[in-house]
Amino acid sequence: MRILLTAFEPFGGADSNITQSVLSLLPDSIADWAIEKVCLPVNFKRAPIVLREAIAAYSPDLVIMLGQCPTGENIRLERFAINMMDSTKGDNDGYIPNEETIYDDQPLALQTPLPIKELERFCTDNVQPVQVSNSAGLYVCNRVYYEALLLHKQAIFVHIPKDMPASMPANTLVMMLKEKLV
Ligand code: PCA
Repeated sequence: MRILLTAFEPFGGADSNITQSVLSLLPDSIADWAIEKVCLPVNFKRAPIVLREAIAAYSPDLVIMLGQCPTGENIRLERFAINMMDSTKGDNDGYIPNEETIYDDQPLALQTPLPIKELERFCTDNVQPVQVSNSAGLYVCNRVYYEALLLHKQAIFVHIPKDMPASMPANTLVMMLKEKLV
């Protein structure tokens, strides 16, 4: 069985993205599940293409996506991806979408089928506080989450506050995977 685990490159002029540090701390396998790691560009057009190629190349059983969020104290498990792109700041190529629908023929929102409330409880009780979130925003993270849920279904997006020590989300992800997902 295979897991595709994605992170993002830095964006907004920063020189790092916590998700890359978390990715580097995670093992290449858990139990008998192999983990394939891919770093996505912060680019509305290219990120979904890179994700699609990774899914086609690797045929994962599970897709776990990591994104950095600027605020908040806790790791957030995203319930929905929304069929819209909107931003006041450009992506890494300077593209600024204005309430753009991603796919005209697809639903307004897609929901992860993974048991996120159970995951929230398990992590909070056993590792660190984790919370379910109902919006991943309308920036690039939401864009690729929509693509993942459309293409693959067994996908979850995890938003990580940028100032958290990377070892904390890395430990939480390992525990969550070992005990609940693989
Ligand atoms: N966070 C941004 C995009 C890349 C990342 O790590 C977001 O929340 O959309």
